Amino acid sequence: MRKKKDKKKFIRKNIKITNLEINDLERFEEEEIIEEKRAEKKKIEKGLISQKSGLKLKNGRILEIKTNYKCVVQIGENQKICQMSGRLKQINFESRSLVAVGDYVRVDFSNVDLNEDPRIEEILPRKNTLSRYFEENFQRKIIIAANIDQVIIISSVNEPDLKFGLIDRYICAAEVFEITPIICINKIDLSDEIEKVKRKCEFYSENGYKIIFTSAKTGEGIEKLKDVLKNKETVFSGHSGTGKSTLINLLQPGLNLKVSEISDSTRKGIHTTTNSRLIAWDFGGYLVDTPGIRTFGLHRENKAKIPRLFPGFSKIYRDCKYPDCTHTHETICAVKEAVENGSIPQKRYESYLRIYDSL
Ligand SMILES: Nc1nc2c(ncn2[C@@H]2O[C@H](COP(=O)(O)OP(=O)(O)OP(=O)(O)O)[C@@H](O)[C@H]2O)c(=O)[nH]1
Ligand SMILES: [Mg+2]
Ligand SMILES: [Zn+2]
Repeated sequence: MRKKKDKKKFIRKNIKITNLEINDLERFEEEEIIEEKRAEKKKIEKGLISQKSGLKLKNGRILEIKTNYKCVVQIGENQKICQMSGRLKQINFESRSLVAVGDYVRVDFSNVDLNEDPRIEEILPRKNTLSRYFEENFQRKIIIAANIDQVIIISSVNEPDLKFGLIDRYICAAEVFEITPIICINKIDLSDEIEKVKRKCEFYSENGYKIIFTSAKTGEGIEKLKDVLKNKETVFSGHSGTGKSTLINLLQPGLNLKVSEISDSTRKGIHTTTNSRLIAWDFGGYLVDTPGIRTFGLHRENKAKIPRLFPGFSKIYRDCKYPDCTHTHETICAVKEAVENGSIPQKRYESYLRIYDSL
């Protein structure tokens, strides 16, 4: 089987080479190298790396990424600073960092006698990742975390203001990556109109999303929050200043994650958490505290999925006249009908259009 493949490759190469002008040769080699690097990266991501001999490999999990080439890794009972192996560094050319918080890795200790940091040699296959993308032309990928069960979207009623548009974006992304989204509305102590806010949120609970109201100040809702976190691996994400680190500190006293007051002038957070970190809960499970983000960029290749997985649409898109209905220009459309009869709020439909058009 393998022989046959090798032969094929050889023939193809030969054909290419006979058709090449001498001037093209350099470019051809360059493309080949990039192709090889891609293939190597795929192999490593699939955990199929061929073992070098003489390695002392131990299993570990990435807790924090310090720089592109240095990470904190949990290995047994210990936390160790590790470096990326030369080979991983070499292929680290596509996303900002090849490894992500939550990755399971194999670490080589054979060089520690030379006073060097242990080396991450292998990334084990991932169950999933939660990633966002830069909203520029070449949509660079940022992996928020790997191997997780759920993402909890932390928003605040006030300071900073509640933004349902961001919640919609998170839900779409979570659905794309097949990760359970949970909504947490924090700082309910800051609102006199909490009943009104709750009514606005009913749309999400009616469509099957879990939603929890909390106040880190009064302690309201904290036990409910704990219940959904127990024995699960959860990413805490949301705008800066919504209270992610404060809630985590409250759930696990002693962690002492850094928190700060929001800015007096903008009433927004000041990006206190700067690095994502994986931490074990005393009550079972793990969490990833993440830096606040401004927006959650989705990848353009998911555009066609959004009409089916936007909150509230998944139940009704099948009733649209056209199977690939985008709920925009089509004249007969179940989603637009639902907006007209009020079962989908106009604001949610506008939020859908903004996300759809942005892709
Ligand atoms: N009133 C009130 N203030 C809160 C609550 N939760 C957090 N805060 C305050 O909000 C501010 C920001 O909290 P942080 O925990 O630093 O927010 P964060 O989401 O971790 O922010 P980044 O790390 O920048 O993403 C702090 O001053 C907290 O004391 C709450 O439930 N009620
Ligand atoms: Mg924080
Ligand atoms: Zn439609």
